[in-house]
Amino acid sequence: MAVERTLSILKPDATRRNLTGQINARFETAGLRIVAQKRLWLSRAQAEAFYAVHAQRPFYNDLCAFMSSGPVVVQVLEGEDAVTRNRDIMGATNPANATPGTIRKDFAESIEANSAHGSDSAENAATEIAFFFSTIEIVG
Ligand code: IDP
Ligand code: MG
Repeated sequence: MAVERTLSILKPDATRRNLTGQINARFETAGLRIVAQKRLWLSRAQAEAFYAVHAQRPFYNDLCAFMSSGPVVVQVLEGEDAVTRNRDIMGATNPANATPGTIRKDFAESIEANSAHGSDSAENAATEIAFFFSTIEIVG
């Protein structure tokens, strides 16, 4: 396994309930390092651009409204097998299907307001990291 980077977003439902520290502790306990992080309030247009891959999905409009409804914390996580490891720490998209002890099982409010985003492949991680961060903002 190689050291990888992945893009993580703590979603508006997590910032609203003041859960960012608890969620970050999950990443660090599991061996992922937060090598870049900032708090943003995405515009509707920025949310639409980030989730453009989902533009044809029925939940796209609601998702973009939700993601621009409050602050988010965007971050780069680094570690062995970081993409898959982060997906495992987050759990299934729908909290009803997520394993106990995962972020989404323990914190998500719904399938939409599911507390965290994580890149789903190394290739998408590179694109998503570049969407939010310049190289000098990432300090490993
Ligand atoms: P993922 O975040 O687990 O990778 P995706 O299928 O990429 O899941 O969907 C992106 C986001 O869109 C999800 O995290 C969730 O916030 C939202 N979403 C996915 N499926 C649904 C749905 O069926 N209804 C409402 N929102 C959804
Ligand atoms: Mg996804």
